[in-house]
Amino acid sequence: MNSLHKLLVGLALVAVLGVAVADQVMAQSALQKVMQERGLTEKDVLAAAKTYTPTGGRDEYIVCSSGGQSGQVLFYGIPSMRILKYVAVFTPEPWQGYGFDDESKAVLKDGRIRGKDITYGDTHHPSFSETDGEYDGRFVFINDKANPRVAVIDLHDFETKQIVVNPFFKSDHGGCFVTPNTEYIMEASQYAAPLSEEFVPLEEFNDKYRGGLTYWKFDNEKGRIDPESTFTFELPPYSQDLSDAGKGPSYGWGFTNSFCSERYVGGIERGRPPFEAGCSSKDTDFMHVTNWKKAEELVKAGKVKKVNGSYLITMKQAIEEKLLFLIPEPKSPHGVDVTPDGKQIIVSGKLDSHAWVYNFAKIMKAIDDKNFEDVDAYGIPIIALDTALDRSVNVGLGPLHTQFDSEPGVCYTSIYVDSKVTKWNYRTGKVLDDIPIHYNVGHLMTMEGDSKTPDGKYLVALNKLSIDRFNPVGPLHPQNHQLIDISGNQMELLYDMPLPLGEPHYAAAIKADKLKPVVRYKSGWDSRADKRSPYKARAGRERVERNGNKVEVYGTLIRSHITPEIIEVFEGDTVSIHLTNLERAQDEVHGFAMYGQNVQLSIEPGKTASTTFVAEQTGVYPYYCTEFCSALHLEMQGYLLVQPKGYKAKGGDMQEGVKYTKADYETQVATNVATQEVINQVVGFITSHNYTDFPTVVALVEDATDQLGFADEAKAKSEAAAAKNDWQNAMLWANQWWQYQVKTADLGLRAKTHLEQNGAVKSK
Ligand code: K7E
Ligand code: CUA
Repeated sequence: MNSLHKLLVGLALVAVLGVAVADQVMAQSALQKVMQERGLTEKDVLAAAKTYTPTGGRDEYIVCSSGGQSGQVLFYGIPSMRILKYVAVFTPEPWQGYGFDDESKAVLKDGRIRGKDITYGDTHHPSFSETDGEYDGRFVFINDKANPRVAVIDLHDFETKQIVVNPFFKSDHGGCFVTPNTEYIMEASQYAAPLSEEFVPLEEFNDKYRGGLTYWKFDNEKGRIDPESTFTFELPPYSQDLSDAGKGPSYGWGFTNSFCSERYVGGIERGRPPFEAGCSSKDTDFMHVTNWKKAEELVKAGKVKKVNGSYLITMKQAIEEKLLFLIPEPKSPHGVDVTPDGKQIIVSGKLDSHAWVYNFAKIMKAIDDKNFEDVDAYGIPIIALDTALDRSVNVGLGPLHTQFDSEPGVCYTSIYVDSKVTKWNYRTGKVLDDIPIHYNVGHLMTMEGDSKTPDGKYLVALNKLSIDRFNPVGPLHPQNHQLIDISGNQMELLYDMPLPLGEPHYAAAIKADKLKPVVRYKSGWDSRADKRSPYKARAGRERVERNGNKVEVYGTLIRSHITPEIIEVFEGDTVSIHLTNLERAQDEVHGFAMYGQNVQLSIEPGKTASTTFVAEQTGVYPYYCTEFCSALHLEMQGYLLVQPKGYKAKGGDMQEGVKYTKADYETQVATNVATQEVINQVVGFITSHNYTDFPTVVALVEDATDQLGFADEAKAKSEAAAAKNDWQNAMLWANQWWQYQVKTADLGLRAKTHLEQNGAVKSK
């Protein structure tokens, strides 16, 4: 082993294990043993040290990635690459109750297309909300390419709140991209189609098929898209592809590239060459330049007409008002990215080997000077390529998307055909570095790379294939996200992460400390509508209301019981069960699953969720909590009894398996008194320390106090029964009293351990 090697291993040791120097020799040999056994190089160990996150550790960045045809998005941490959450968006997801509770069904219902439920999506481009060109951590938006829709996810609870359907398109792709203050969310169509729902023969493609670009108005106060103030540009039937919003000097403008400006329609059935031949025959396609700021003024001034209930700026109007221009761009482009300073725009042609750098000031000058080389078939002015271009740079075969570094001028372009990432400088045209990728990179992403001040540091390559990277799991492989360190001059591959989901197209990474999600809802909260639920129930106020054949159950959940525990209805009744989680403690989620009714709710602390179904068939339907919430979670259960119409109870007592005596009661009470002793000791320890300085402990104490309150209620009931010599109920309530004591003691001990381990001091 040479001395450099030794030094590296030593450094890696300190980094990985954080050992004191005295232990270093022993740990060093242990590390070497592991490295040898697992065949790791020192480079591997360094990569591990840069990504490994010990238990309890947090990540510096949080990624929101599209989940492709899963219709979801997912969140993971960087540098650990640990997946934190899938968030259901266009697709039902039982573990979140999404598409199962009435509240989220209402969100999905707004995403119906022509009256039809669409239960999946093809998500492509997530976009964080921005304030002054910086990610603000409030919302994330995602598009559905297959069914042109846009969804709003609120980052205060990571739930999908709204889905809107594009009023004109039959597919989309160039979304979601936000303007610098989230004034608008851009969504461009992909495959040209009539803007109405009518049938139009393909022979009328050039005249009646259209593309488009929608600027969805976002109401930043309400946190919802406002379809009423949204407007769409009618565009030629080119296949609009990606978009990006201008910023800084280009604020107020948007850029959308396209392919198939040949307007070729395939049809091998009709003896025609296929789409792919006719759609890539010309040397250039068009970038669309749109002025949304001026368009907004026209809309506000009442100068834009509504079609199908939504503002549509026709090509004629856009040309007259000078809102829309075209610029040639390289063959079959697939990315348009505005530089952080907003001065330049980078477009790559996937059948070309160049990235092309456009200059916004030159574009503006050409517009001001009316310096156009031509108009297209629809009369839209075309700015000559060399008028608008700063340079084109040979970055490799099949360049797609570009992301930006913290260092001014430095950017990274994904190179699809060559399977690599090229680092280059768009200001000088110099290529700086490249790194091979396994295999076929699509999008790539740097930290806060779409903001006006990217952080650099890391880059993730979102790869299309994973082939031999992971243990095989059948012909359908996972996706592969590769983490690359870009903090030095040369890019270093750190980590391969298999993603067991649909194909993620794009992702965005935000600084983790910008996210401040809540740990509980306000009590009785309808999280999807973001308001107090009319179906909220409070402890002791649970009830069942019948109105004709409609039965409404107002119930609650708390460790470890569901109220009500018995629900009696008749066949044919429409049953609505509304459940409020009474817990205030962090992570005390209860689920609610029922036999044979397709019911599965997820009810987080404070939330009220509902399920409605018709009890069509008589029978016995057990229900239970699906989250292992406490030691008596398995006992968190109940029965829905669907009785025949006109059924009358026959009377008689419920048959209990065990009869209790006075002695049983007294034994239980003795146990309870002893348990109370333990609780008192723990309480004594906690209150004699500075526990209020520890928020985790404060939360535990709050929860424990709640539980102890319930214990007191059960104790009173047990004593009341004992006073009547009702030993059966006295014993059962004494046991319930003890259950609450156990929960209290458990919480108290967790609090005590936390204080001991975190250096709490005696306050007296
Ligand atoms: Cu390149 Cu939809 Cu942005 Cu796939 S897209 S890669
Ligand atoms: Cu609640 Cu298990």
